[in-house]
Amino acid sequence: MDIASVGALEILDSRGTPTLKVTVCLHDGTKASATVPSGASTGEHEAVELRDHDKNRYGGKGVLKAVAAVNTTIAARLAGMDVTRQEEVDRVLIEADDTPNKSRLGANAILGTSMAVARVAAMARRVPLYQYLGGMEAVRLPVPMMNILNGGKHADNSLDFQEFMIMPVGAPSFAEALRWGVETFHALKSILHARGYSTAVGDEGGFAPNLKHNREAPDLIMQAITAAGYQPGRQIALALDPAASSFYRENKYHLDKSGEGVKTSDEMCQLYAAWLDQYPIVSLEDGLDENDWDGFKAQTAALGHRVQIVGDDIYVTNTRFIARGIREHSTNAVLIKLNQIGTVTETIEAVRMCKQAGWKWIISHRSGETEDAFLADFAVAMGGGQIKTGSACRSERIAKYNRLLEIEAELGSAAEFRNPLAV
Ligand code: 2PG
Ligand code: MG
Repeated sequence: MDIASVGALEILDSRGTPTLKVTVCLHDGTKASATVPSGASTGEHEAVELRDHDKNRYGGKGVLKAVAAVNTTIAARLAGMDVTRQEEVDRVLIEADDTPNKSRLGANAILGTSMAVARVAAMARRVPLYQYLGGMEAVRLPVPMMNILNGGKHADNSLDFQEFMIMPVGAPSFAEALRWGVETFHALKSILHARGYSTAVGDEGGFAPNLKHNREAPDLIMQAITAAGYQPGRQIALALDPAASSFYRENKYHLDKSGEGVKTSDEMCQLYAAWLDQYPIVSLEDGLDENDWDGFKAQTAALGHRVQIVGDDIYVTNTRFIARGIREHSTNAVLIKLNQIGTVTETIEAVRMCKQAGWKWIISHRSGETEDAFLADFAVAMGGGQIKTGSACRSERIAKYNRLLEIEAELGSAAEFRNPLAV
């Protein structure tokens, strides 16, 4: 199971921005590829996505340098290594880069390789990827957090908050959860259309209408859930990712897109508390800025018993920051993104840290994605019961849902599905 070659190609992601496809071949001819996602509302401390900055190509966003890093340095280092030794391969990649944030070879070059190595190893072992990474106990399907209304940096509209999600927590299986979510998405489309709102979609496939104010988003979603025939809360709950770093400056939260004014950290907390009183919100991600550690701590003390408080930009899937969060009780859950940290092994370590702390974790896509469904297998492998992978349209989102349907069918009666937030 030795690596014969590693090669990369510059391809495009769902926003038409270049990314990498890395292919790993073994000596026996087995080969597999993986592609790399890319964020828009990125955390300050994320591992570095290496771009060419050559203004003559793709506005500077080409990734030929990262491709070259795979084809030269990485290929040379990995040649002859046993592909099933993921941790060792990832360590060699980290050492070859030798920077704290993977800025020399690029986290995109490193992650594409790390994912392709895992995938080809699973193929060589003749087991599905979720089982290769998660073992025989990897039988739990995640509840989808479906981002059906987009705002913030993901859409050119009047909403300050980036993601308004639905979670079909009361469904009996993944397939049913997906159906409930999709039916709600279609009901929302009809409601928006009837009110004269645009039904064009944002980066993650959620609708991106110019609503009159932020609250209109959950109001319309509640109506859509009911119109689709489901009970808000008991069957389908709400989740939010305001991605507050994107509207934070000079120690204040600026709700500029909606024109709802400027707020302090405390006032944001009060706003969320009022929303929790009015809507069946079960998860709140990045309600505050990534450097507002005191704010997060206060928010978790005030609301953590009522709702899952998720840290995304504040932790960037980095165990150094997650450890601080656990020490300081900053949140009670972590958003997990492979490309924020840059290798499969380090991502698994982040999940392990959450498990040990008794925290929850959510496996997440990026707003720039490809048709690669690695994330679906990864979510089942990591357990935890939650995945964030977009709305009910756009093939780069649907690819993950379709793969989860396949995994559930393959597991048959061994498949598990339950509400991860039930007490
Ligand atoms: C987020 C993500 C994914 P982006 O903030 O959670 O939904 O967005 O990939 O743009 O960082
Ligand atoms: Mg987020």
